[in-house]
Amino acid sequence: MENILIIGAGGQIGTVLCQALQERYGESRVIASDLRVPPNPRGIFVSLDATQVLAIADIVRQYNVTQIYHLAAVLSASGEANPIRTWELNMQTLLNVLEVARTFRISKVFVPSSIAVFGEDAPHVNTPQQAFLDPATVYGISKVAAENWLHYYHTRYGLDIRSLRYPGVVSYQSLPGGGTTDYAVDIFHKAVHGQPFTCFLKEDTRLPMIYMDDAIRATLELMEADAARITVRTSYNLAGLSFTPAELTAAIQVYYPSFQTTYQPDFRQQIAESWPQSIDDTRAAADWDWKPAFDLARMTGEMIHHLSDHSVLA
Ligand code: AKB
Repeated sequence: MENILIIGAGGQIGTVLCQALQERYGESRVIASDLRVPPNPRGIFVSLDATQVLAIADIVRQYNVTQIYHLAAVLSASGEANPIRTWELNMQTLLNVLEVARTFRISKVFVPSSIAVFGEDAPHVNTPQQAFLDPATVYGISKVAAENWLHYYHTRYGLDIRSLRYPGVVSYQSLPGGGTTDYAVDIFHKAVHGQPFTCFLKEDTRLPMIYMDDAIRATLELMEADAARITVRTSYNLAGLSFTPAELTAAIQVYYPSFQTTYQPDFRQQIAESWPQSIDDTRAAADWDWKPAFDLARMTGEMIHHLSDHSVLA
């Protein structure tokens, strides 16, 4: 029987992943944790500061944890406000999780990486699995280092650690915070409330994104794949779809014809320009049969279905 600890369960991906794992394994088998416990949590939710290694160890011992999903991190845009603090937080929490996993012989660990590992010198279109990694943000630097630590703990200690380079995740269930791809969620909240949207990226900035359903399915499929099929022990490239703010605006206008986006690029434009426009994920397809299901039209329809009062869908 698995007992699964999620660190960062209150975040954009953690919130949805927690529900998916509860549905699969049962509420009593999933221990959600974050710095703050939400007002009415479903299932077990504990307060955890992942910078404290003994606090993680206590929870692992108390709940007989067998798997850990470590999702807590400071993201690309907010990380730039305090680079040293971002590095310290992202690395300290990662090393704490890896050391606890090694000590307690945790059977499987998931640590996400990001398209932010890529920088200027990687091909920007169909960015391959193996590309030069020279990230422009401290978040990206911490994820490159994290990928190397995952590889090290796997080869040196035999830990079964798995990882995905998430693109920007688009979700209706939870809000992102501090990322460069966050606009792709914020825009829907404006559209369904009949408000115009001001985008912090230029209209033609193409970025790799993924709908939350696909992101969760990819995570579970990777974690459930036979270990013998996992040939990438740093982190797998993962593709969903790619679009620009102008293309997303046009897709939303199918439902809200008068919806308008204006463009006021800020420092996040430079981050976005350092990232891929699209991702080659053939390795994920070959190793554990990854195939995304959501294109722009389907994702937009789902987002509006879930966020709106449904009158535009009639
Ligand atoms: C961000 O924008 O920082 C994240 C990411 C792509 O990792 N959404």
